Amino acid sequence: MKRIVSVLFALVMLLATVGCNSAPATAPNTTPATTAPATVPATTAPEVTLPTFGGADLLLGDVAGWFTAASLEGSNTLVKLYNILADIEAELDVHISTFPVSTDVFSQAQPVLMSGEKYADAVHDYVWTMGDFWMANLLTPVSDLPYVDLTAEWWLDGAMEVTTLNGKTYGVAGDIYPAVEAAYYLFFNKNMAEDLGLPDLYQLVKDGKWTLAEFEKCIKAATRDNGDNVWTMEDTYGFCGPDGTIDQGFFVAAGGSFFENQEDGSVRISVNDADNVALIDKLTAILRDGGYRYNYSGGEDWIWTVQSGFASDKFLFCAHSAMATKWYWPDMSSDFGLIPMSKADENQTEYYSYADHNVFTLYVPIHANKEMAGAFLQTLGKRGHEELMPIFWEDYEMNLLRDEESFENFKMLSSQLRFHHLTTMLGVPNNGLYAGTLSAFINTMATPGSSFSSFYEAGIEVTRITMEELSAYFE
Ligand SMILES: [Ca+2]
Repeated sequence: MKRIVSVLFALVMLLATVGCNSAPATAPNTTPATTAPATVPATTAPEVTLPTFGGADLLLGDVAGWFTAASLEGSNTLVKLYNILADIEAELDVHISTFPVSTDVFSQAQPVLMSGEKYADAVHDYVWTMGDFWMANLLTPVSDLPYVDLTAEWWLDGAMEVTTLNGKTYGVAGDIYPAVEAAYYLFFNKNMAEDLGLPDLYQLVKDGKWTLAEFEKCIKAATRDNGDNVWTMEDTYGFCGPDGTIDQGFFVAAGGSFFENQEDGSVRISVNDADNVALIDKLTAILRDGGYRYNYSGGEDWIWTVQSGFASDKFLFCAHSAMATKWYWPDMSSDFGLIPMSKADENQTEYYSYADHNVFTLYVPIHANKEMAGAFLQTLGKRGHEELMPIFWEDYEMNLLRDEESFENFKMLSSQLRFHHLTTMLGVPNNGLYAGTLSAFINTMATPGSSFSSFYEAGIEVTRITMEELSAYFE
């Protein structure tokens, strides 16, 4: 099989902000775990002997409060993470001080780092916040740290691939905050599917026949006007989801790639390859021009729309990260299921799930205590794998998803995530520009009838410039 490394970097800043930071804090009704296991289960990974640090302070920048007590309510996973941190303090004999960082962490950190002071021993933030540090040469490669075993099973290879340049890996993502949760899926309303007489979607997925053509048949069947010829929330639609990024999700799921890693380590623009262009055209026809999608009106609160529209049987499908099961639909009255975004066609051998810019990454700014940062990351990764993941999976299997088929799909896709690495490199200021343009490639929300070729040409040009700038940074 042709290996396609998706390094698509389209990032919609607005969505990143709204989608993550403003998400409702509604949490499932779960009882926090009370105790951490006293012993760590045996692992098959290579053992690394870690030092202790005599009670030294370890500074951890934490974007979303995942590691802090304030987040404990309602999430067994976060309770576990908190307990893991306490265990690490004991294991390494460190005192961990977490402090809040924002997605604008760079502007906070830069003056400190430029003055030669330590900012943090590690930062946990969205992957796209790495870029400014990277560009300013203010990161210590994780691959240069002692004690960190980057071959360990708890670090995601795909995520490391997109934070690696010239043989140095700058960020890790893995079982500490599972990327699978931030990846994209199709949720479908089972009651609507049944009423419409749709085929068994789970079976189509299992048979490898869940293709864009099948998806189009389903969304076409679901889209109904209530008779007034005006498309509003009074009608029903084939699908809905966050603007822009879900289109990229469909693109990646169907095997598309904006960039490809080359044998020699360089990155090639591949979006203008014939197969990608054909796929973009196909997606545009289905996702935009088909008229099966709920289009937000100006100023609309799309979070509310996604949440309420799917929950109240307005959309057959909603494309979203798995977090929607926590935030939006814990109490949805209609039943729902989780399936992959469609394959391009039956020739595509695997389903993919696009792990977007909201994947969390750990990175280490310069002036960190390298010994401590390395030991910390190693311990965190290992404990995350052994102690946190079982709870994470259990939560999805028992509480958040509604049936075993959904859970099987979720597990399957956890090993078929696709990352894209220019998000990592570009950083906040550049992202606004490049993301906007790249979104335009496949922003099927764009006005129907507008010139897709003009988006495409603009996108190619900006992509070319981006690549030139990046090469200049990393020569
Ligand atoms: Ca209507």
